[in-house]
Parts: sequence; C-alpha cells; structure tokens
Amino acid sequence: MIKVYGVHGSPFVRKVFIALEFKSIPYEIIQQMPFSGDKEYLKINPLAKVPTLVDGDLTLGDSKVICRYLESAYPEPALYPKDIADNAMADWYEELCGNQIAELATGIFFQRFMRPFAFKQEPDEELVSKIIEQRLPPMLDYLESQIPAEGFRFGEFGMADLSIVSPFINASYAGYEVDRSRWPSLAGLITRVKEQPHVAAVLGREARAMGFGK
Ligand SMILES: N[C@@H](CCC(=O)N[C@@H](CS)C(=O)NCC(=O)O)C(=O)O
Repeated sequence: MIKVYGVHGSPFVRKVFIALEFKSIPYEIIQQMPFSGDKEYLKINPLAKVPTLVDGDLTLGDSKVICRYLESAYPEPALYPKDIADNAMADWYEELCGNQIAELATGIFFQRFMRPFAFKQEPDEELVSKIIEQRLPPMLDYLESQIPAEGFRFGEFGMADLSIVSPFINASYAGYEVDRSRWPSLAGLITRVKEQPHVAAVLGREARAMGFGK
C-alpha cells in the first residue's frame, strides 16, 4: 500500500491526501513531523520536508511531483485538465501557490499558530501585518483575475483549485480570511473547494488531529 510521510495540517501533505482520496487510492499515513530534525527521515527525503510518498520501490518528495505521479499512475478520475494550455496553467498555479503565496499565507499560520503552540514563542504581529496589508494583496489581485465567479478554474474541481486554496486554509486557522468584498471570486472558490466531499473528509480528519474537532 502507498505510504505518505507527513502530518495533518501541512498545506502540502493535505494536497496529497486529497488527491489519494479523490482517486480512491488506499494509503497509509506515517506520522512525520516537519522541523523534527529526524536524521532517519533524511535518508528518504534529504530536504527533510513533508510530504514524501512511497509506492513500492518509488520514493518521491514534493507535493507537486507526487500529485503529478498520482495523475500519471492513476489517471481517472482526473485532477488536471486535458487541454495542454490549461494543463500548463494548472502547473503554474501549483508552482505559484506552493511557493510565494504559500510562504505568505502559511507565514501567518506559522506566526500565529505554530510559534505559540509548537515552539512556545510569541508571534511577530508586525510581520503578520506586513504580509496581510502589503505583501498578500497583489497576489490576491492576481488570483482574483484568474478565478471564475462560479464553479472551478477549469470547469471540474481539480488540482489547480486545491493548490490555490490550500495555503488559505492554513491562514484561516490563524484567524485570516480572504476579504470577500475585495476578492469575491477567490473567497468563493475557497468555500466551494472546502465543500468538495473529499476535501471536507480530509479537513474533518485534519481538524480532529489538530484538536479543533470532536
Ligand atoms: N515544495 C514542497 C514544500 C513542502 C514543505 O515546505 N513542507 C513543510 C511543512 S508544511 C516542511 O516540511 N517544512 C520543514 C522544513 O522546511 O524543514 C512540497 O510541495 O511538498
């Protein structure tokens, strides 16, 4: 059975869990905390980041690489658009939202959630304000220009939508919600993605694992 090293709450691990659920692929979670300094884990992922996926002899790091592998190995139901240009755009959103935008949105989560609860440190609210007021808005303006007012980016729900939304789920755990009056399409997409059955199932397990749920 496929093994996923990681923990609930990571925006990157979440993408992999949802991709596996969406494709009805059985998997086992091997609990692996990020920032743990676990030397054994470096043997399978020298970046020490989660997730890592093991499928038989194949060991892969990076959520984007993993999700692309899952799409090739288990093509139906599809998570990426068939059209070549749309397919490339889906990669672009995954790249942008998995790097610069994730850094900002999960920066809020890191300061307000991880620092107090995991590291017993005060959050840097000055940094959080800078992210919210200066650094995120141009990115949100761009996403707003890309997202339809209704439905999903490429018609059916897919990895593009999940990649865009996943970092904002973390920001919401830290009290940040995308302003619906300023970025209505993005805020609407966040709601619609969270309502998708496979996403809702993973988020429910995530809430329980993080102590938010029953
Ligand atoms: N590009 C990677 C990013 C993964 C990542 O940054 N994971 C975080 C947890 S959310 C991590 O493991 N951080 C530990 C570290 O940077 O040492 C992916 O898409 O999988």
